[in-house]
Amino acid sequence: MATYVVSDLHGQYGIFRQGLKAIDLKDDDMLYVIGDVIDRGDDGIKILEYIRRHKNMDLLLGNHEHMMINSVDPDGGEECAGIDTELWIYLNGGLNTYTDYLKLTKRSRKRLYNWLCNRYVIRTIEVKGKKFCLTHSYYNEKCVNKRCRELDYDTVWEIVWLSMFRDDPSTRCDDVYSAHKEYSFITGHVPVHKVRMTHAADEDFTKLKLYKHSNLIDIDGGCAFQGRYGVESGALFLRLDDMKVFPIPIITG
Ligand SMILES: [Mn+2]
Repeated sequence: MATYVVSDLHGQYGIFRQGLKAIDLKDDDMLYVIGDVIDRGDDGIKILEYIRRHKNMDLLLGNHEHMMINSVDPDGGEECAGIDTELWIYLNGGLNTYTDYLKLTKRSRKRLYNWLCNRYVIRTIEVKGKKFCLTHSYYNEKCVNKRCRELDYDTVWEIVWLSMFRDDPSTRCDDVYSAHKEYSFITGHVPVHKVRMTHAADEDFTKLKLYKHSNLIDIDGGCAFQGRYGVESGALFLRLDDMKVFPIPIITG
């Protein structure tokens, strides 16, 4: 069996399915999707439901799923009045997702909500004797192998929002990875193009490729860009067994 990771699909269902085809995911393989499946693009709910239905896939929480959980009604009702509603719907592209979410039955919405609350925030796994720590962004020992519902709002918020690569001072943090050299960290959250442009200015930032620095690997291929801004964006599927990358670019025009 092989272990794969991908992150930040942001509603790009076609790219997700192309990636599954490219890696030829088998029943006894495992694919970890490291957050931000929803928003920006159109088909976030479709991807969530696809992952939920497959035993060889799991989702770790991203800040977008965290905003959704803290916006919608826990009982599956249509109201959207949680503490993150404004942030999600108006500032982070959640409207597409919410519109599709409303097309589900009340029962399906409640099931999806409960499933999201049950996802891991950070997971540590071992592949071929090598230790990996999968997290949407930040690290905190007390969140390791904990599910969202086991942790309070602020604790999860830090994991899914804070990054040493963010410009915004409210979500900017120091390097948390170098103090934990026992792991190779796999993160998403900030597109590799942006990290490369601002933190490694000598590289060609327009290309769709991993960003590696010491024991950190960023796999956010920038699906959030939806093929815009003149950079090669898309998804970066990575096989942890041999670190083979499967780039799936969004082709526009
Ligand atoms: Mn994110």
